[in-house]
Amino acid sequence: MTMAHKAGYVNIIGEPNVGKSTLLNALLGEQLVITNPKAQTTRHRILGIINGEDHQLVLSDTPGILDPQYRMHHSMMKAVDEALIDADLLIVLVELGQRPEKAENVVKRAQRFKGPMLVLVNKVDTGTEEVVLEALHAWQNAFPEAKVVPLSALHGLNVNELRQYLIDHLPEHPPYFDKEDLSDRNMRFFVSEMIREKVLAFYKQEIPYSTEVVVNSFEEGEALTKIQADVIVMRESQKGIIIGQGGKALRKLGTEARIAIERFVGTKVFLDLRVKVDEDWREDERKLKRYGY
Ligand SMILES: Nc1nc2c(ncn2[C@@H]2O[C@H](COP(=O)(O)OP(=O)(O)OP(=O)(O)O)[C@@H](O)[C@H]2O)c(=O)[nH]1
Ligand SMILES: [Mg+2]
Repeated sequence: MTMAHKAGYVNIIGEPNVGKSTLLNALLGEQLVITNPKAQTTRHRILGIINGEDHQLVLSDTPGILDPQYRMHHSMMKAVDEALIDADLLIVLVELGQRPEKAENVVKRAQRFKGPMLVLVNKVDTGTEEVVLEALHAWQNAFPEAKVVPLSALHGLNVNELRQYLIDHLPEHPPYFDKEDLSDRNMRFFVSEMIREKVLAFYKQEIPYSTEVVVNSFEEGEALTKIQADVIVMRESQKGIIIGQGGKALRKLGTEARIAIERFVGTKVFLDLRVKVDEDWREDERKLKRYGY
């Protein structure tokens, strides 16, 4: 007797900074995608895959939903809309304090989705029980058909229960990916993201939003991984800020990124970081395409 295999897509959408990437990592049980207190951390749709003998749960992280201000934003919103097309189940992630009537961007998109939906109210660790109950009520009213559940992705509240629920509700289907795969993205992508995470952490104002990171070479050895990557900014003045006085800022960026990458790849890393200007890359269709948008 053979057991039927279950597989499906569970896609997470929501406004910027509500904890989508934190939730993906919590469900996977590892730090796959980058998270940050600044909004607009995630720029792509990124899959995280949970494999079991008889199931494959394909989770999608997506960029936060916003009103596009430049071309890169349009590509980010395309990534969100694609996640609405292939979802077997849609997770609408909101945070405590958010109200349906003030979250038009996400509510409108979610209302277009016809399949089963979970509305998860995240960050319930930040409020009283009364505030949480009020929020659950408001979201249940906005989405009468959806299952509405409180959550703390950061502190693990309801995360194991959610993972089990998602696996239990997968449709019968053969696996979509190799059962060894953990993501649709390769090592180079995650390395570039780890460098970008440090840019988000160490630089202020426009800099993180003007920066792209490209890994040009990635040579994995037994004991040492050699990486050359470019930190790309939009203007000469931004290049100066990234480098800092006497190169101090860039050295810190390089060191901190290297340490994070070493943890990820499991070998010592030699990281050669160069800063380049690519004039207004964020606004240029051709350049965006080259950078994977
Ligand atoms: N207190 C609390 N903070 C959380 C929780 N989940 C996420 N956060 C924090 O919220 C911030 C944003 O988290 P992310 O996971 O980067 O949010 P995101 O929705 O992926 O953001 P974008 O990619 O920018 O759209 C980070 O500082 C997280 O640590 C939670 O359950 N409780
Ligand atoms: Mg994110």
